[in-house]
Amino acid sequence: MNAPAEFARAVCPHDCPDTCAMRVTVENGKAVRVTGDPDHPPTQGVLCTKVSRYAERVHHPQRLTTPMKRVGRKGEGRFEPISWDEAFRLAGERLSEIAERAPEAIVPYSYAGTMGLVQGDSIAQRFFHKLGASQLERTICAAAGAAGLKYTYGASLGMLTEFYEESELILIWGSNPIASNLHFWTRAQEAKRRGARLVAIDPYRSLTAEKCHQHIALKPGTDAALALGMMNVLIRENLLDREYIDAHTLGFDELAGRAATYPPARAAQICGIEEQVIVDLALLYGRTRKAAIRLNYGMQRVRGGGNAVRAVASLPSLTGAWRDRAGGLLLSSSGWTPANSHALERPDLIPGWPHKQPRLINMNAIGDALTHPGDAQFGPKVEAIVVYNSNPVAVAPDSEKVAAGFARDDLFTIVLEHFQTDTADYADLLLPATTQLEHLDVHKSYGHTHVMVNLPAIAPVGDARPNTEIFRGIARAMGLEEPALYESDETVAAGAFRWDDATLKGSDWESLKTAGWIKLNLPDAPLADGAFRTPSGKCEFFSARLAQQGLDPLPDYLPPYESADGAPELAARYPLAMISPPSRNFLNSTFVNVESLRSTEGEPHLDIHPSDALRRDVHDGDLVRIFNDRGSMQARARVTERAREGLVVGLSIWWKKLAPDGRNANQVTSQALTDLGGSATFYDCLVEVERV
Ligand SMILES: Nc1nc2c(c(=O)[nH]1)N[C@H]1C(S)=C(S)[C@@H](COP(=O)(O)OP(=O)(O)OC[C@H]3O[C@@H](n4cnc5c(=O)[nH]c(N)nc54)[C@H](O)[C@@H]3O)O[C@H]1N2
Ligand SMILES: Nc1nc2c(c(=O)[nH]1)N[C@H]1C(S)=C(S)[C@@H](COP(=O)(O)OP(=O)(O)OC[C@H]3O[C@@H](n4cnc5c(=O)[nH]c(N)nc54)[C@H](O)[C@@H]3O)O[C@H]1N2
Ligand code: SF4
Ligand SMILES: [Mo]
Repeated sequence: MNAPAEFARAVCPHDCPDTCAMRVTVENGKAVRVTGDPDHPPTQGVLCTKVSRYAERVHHPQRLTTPMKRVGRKGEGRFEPISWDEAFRLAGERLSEIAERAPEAIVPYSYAGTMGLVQGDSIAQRFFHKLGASQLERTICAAAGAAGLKYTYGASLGMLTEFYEESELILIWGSNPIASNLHFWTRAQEAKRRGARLVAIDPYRSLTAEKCHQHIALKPGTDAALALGMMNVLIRENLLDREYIDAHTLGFDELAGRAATYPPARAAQICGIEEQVIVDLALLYGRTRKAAIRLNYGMQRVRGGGNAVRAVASLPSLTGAWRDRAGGLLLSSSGWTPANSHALERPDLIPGWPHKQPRLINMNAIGDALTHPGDAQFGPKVEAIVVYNSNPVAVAPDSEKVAAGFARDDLFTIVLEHFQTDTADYADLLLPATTQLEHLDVHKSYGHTHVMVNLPAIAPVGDARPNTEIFRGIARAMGLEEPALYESDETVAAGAFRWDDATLKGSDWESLKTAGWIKLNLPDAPLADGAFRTPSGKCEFFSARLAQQGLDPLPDYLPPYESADGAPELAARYPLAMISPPSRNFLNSTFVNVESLRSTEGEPHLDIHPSDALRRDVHDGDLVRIFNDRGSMQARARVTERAREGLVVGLSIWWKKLAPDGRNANQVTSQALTDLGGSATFYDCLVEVERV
């Protein structure tokens, strides 16, 4: 007989702007179903397809349930079970030995497998800070955009997502919300029903682009030129809000000077689109009162990503679109949340802090870092890497180098995981971590403005432990005495937010636990009266901070590293631009091993324009090889006009070992970094394609 069903409250942990509230049905100690919480306004009772399968993932027969140590060769993926005591002893011995000699030879590697502040950014960071280990620059996704916003608005601020449904025009820019921001798409559809016009700006006819009224298929990496061309028209036609500009912005004259160098004809030539398209878009944008932009990260994964965000982010301040709650721009709302990162991460535990900072390793260059012999400039050779909340062998660029680094026999690798991923295959110690349904956490969101709590719904599966508990265990085995390393998850969670901030007035940890979520107190149109967080308090078209660093103080178009403009010789050898944005049924590389979702995606595909296919004698359904100097992968060709001419699209991110040729798109992507923020340049990548 089944025990009576009960609901537990949880939060979707994934790297997605929607941060949904979930209800978990538990029967006999097992999670049998997760559904969207109908009471949580941003979630509206709906989860995406992949997270609807979360219970399948949690109780998957291949969940890691016991600590293991490697018995085979690196990468072979052969392990034998050991006890937690043994695992902590082995980890502690090796890390202590390295830490005494060269703490910076230890490198943490993590990203947003969970967005939870407790299982993501707390005990683990404290642990590495205490050791004086290298610090990881967590830049694989959004750093160019974050820097663009910081230099323009002062922080990751934007309009509130709920008011897009009142907008009259929505530019969906570098964003594919049907796949990656579903609850925004619901708002956009509501706006459409009320008469709004939706325009997609995307080199690829994505699931979203095909459902908009208009799709502007520009060349990848040319968004800054489009925005500057629009400004040129807005200024020429005087579609400006002079009062807003005078009161709340800095550097209008200088920006106008820059925009003057981008007449629409020039911008159109750079973007590979018609001049009239830019003129019409600018006129429509400038003449619509409730004009909103949903900017997203797809447009900043190129050399000029930071400048492109600065250029686009300047538009609503020129037209004063911020004055209406249904106008403005949203890239990330995370800056509204008063998270207490100092309390969570405790940088003051770093030996010699604040005068001494351990070496920084940019996670996008992990391939170079792991294969570096060490020298005076780089510092010590990397001897140990501890991976949690991430799957770098699948997701990091220039994967041949990354895999070569992880394959080093003299590298000590610890991986905390739910599953035996591509990265886990290289572990010396593979440690089973709990999922969101098994541990406590708190969340902020980068797509809405609620803070949320996730309470454990079920006991840990097998012998899995929360990340926090695993790091405490290693710290204990190393004899570390710092009390901050042993704080309970609940104490960490309670300190995660600055409760005295005006946006959280009247709430505290206990009330969050009871309510499940708290909506931040913010005005409906939070930037209507300026209140930017830059040094000047204004929207900084002109950034003195950039000038001080010897950088261009104004936004500009920077040609992609890998493009006919940026590297003509390379473009002659590798004429096709490749992008590899997320597929709908995976979340980065998460869920690729959930059979029901993988079978929906089928196999790795490459979308290629008919004229590019014809030139290569490639037919729909052919197996093709995609290659450049960094590596190659195979995929099944889909000959389609979804990809503009000169562009190929391979939706990602496949587990290598679940792809027919054991490879994925990161075989060809590069470690080069963006102009601002040191972000990854996954969509700045030239390749050639041939039939296998
Ligand atoms: N289903 C699903 N949802 C996800 C994810 C997932 O893997 N799967 N990943 C999550 C994560 S980590 C993130 S960061 C977000 C990513 O989601 P988004 O922020 O939306 O970014 P991308 O999906 O990378 O790209 C969005 C669109 O930008 C387009 N694009 C590529 N290059 C350019 C360009 O140069 N200019 C312009 N204008 N457009 C360009 C792509 O073709 C794509 O359709 O989604 C999150 N949500
Ligand atoms: N070619 C290409 N590459 C890309 C991108 C692209 O568009 N194209 N997108 C990039 C972007 S935007 C991002 S954000 C990165 C994402 O890269 P990652 O952050 O590495 O994301 P995932 O691939 O989802 O891997 C997260 C892993 O964390 C594990 N995990 C989840 N929760 C926990 C937990 O509580 N504890 C532990 N120990 N583990 C946990 C999951 O099982 C999963 O294997 O990939 C980047 N790589
Ligand atoms: S991945 Fe995004 S849309 Fe899907 S359940 Fe999680 S937060 Fe919601
Ligand atoms: Mo991301």
